[in-house]
Amino acid sequence: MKSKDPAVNRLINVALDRGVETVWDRLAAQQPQCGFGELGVCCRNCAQGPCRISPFGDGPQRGVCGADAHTIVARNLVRAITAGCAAHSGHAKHLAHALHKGLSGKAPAYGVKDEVKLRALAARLGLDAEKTADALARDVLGIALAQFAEGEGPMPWATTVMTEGRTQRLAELGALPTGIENTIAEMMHRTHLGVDADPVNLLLGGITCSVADMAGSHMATDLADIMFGTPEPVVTEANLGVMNENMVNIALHGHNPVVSDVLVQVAREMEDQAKEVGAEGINLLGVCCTGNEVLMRHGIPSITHSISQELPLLTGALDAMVVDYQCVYPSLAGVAQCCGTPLITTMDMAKIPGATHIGVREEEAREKAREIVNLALEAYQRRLGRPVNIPQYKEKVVAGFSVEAVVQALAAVNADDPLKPLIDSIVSGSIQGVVLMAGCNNVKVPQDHNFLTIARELVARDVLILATGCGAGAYARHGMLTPEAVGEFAGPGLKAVLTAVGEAAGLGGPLPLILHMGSCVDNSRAVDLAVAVANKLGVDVDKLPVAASAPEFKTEKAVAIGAYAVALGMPVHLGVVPPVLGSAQVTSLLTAGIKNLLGGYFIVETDPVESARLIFEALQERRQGLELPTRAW
Ligand code: BF8
Ligand code: SF4
Repeated sequence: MKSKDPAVNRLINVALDRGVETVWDRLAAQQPQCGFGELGVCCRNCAQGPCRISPFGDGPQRGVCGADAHTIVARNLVRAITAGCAAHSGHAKHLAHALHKGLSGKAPAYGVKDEVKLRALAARLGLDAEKTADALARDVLGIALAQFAEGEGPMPWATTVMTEGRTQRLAELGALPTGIENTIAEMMHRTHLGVDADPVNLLLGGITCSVADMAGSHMATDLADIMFGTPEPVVTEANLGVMNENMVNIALHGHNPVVSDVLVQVAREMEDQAKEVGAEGINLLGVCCTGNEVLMRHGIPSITHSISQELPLLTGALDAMVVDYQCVYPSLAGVAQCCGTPLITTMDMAKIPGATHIGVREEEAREKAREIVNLALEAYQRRLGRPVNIPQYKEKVVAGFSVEAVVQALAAVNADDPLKPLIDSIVSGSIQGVVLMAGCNNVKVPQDHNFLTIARELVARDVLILATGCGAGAYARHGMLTPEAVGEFAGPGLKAVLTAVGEAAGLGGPLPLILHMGSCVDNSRAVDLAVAVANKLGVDVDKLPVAASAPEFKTEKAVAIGAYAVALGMPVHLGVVPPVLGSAQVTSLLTAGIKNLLGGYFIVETDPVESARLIFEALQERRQGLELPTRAW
């Protein structure tokens, strides 16, 4: 089984019939994958290598320089965290530059859209709020850009979003970053040949870098909300059936809303041009996290996620796939060529051979967006009369649960103290705990299988689930982001709470079974919710019955997120084994030793039912610690 999604399976068969290679074929062609790489004991950090350590003790136990398995595994893991941090914070910096150009009049597509969010952020950063929005935004940007360089002390973008206790704990461990890019640089330095060889010290460096990743991710969320609006509940649809043969179908893929949000505005202005070429209109569609960004803010339906990103092209009904960066498979170019669909890259730093490149500079974002839509209009005209094959599967989706939206819904129950109903429910046991289901699909796992199984097991046991990234996409495509799913899957306690809040908030029924909080940088929203609850209870996050799971993770970004969730004190489940088993010392530190230092730790389990049980037990351990009523699995 390749996917749990029937629409995906339908198009995998189309690919087979047409001899189009997909990610599943390439995984098969890579078998057997390198066992040394899987264990993390391969090092290519200098030209005396590559070196590899024998996992069975029957071959070399040290690389040419003398690095052992523990050093090599730790270095490799820490480099993954560093790359993830670079990606998330690069995304944030890009937004900061766009806003900066917008405020200085150079890039009219960008400015302050959500002044309430801006003022809330300014207050969090301790800025004088008695200013115009633009002046305040300039001050915020000054602090934002300063986060990238080495500062005098810990970064405010990290310390202002954690509990005080957590800031202290990390400071004691020397794990509070003073800036994002100096931390990235330091970790690249430390993992160079002949620098840091101590696995414990390396992992602490990785934790520091993960905290920088959290700060960068948080900044990305903050700035995107200010520039494009803070999400509010929105009803839309997901899966390939949202494509419309008679419309100009444009897929938006990647991560950064800096291009896609402008495309949404421009496409709405170009409806008439679409009608002039005989289409019923323009149908924007989301893929991966760019898809999540435009879904959360504009209700743009999502078509597919992560490993199935090649397949929408095979419908023959896509008129352009527009990509920015991150998680965009280079294979798209070949499939797009095969299907006659333009693949358009938009970032000068992320080109793909075989794609059409339209570099979108912020100064001319709207003009470039028009150029892109025009290419799609031409492609639409070329495909008229050709057969299309759109799998008719789609599900309703209720999304848009920023923390602001969650608090607003809870305020309908208790206006004076919005968090109280949530906390009361956790205390009474109506809600056993809160779990963030995050991260990717990984082609090594049948798509969505772990996400679906774990969620079903947990919601039946009254666990509240938040979702982001491709995980949220999985739930969207399977109809689990709906109020209707509450009746089908939720345990009695969870059902009562979701219904009470939904009805009080005027939704005429429950909140959706799972709350979609946004893209992967928006894991920062889940952090905010956990920290707000912790602060209200006067404890740190490492005492709360909260956990995170990345049951089908693949990217370095996901490793960085998992590490910062541990740094904040959460148990973090991984459903794919990370490449660390080559060092018993590193493995035991990550799954046990680190718990004494941070309260958070990794749980590695590939069976989804057993994973759910382990996550549930972790919540129960926390409940017991708080002397709350506990429950057996
Ligand atoms: O940032 S979940 S496959 S798309 S890395 Fe990528 Fe993973 Fe999807 Fe979003 Ni997140
Ligand atoms: Fe080999 Fe050491 Fe060079 Fe790595 S850094 S490739 S272990 S010699």
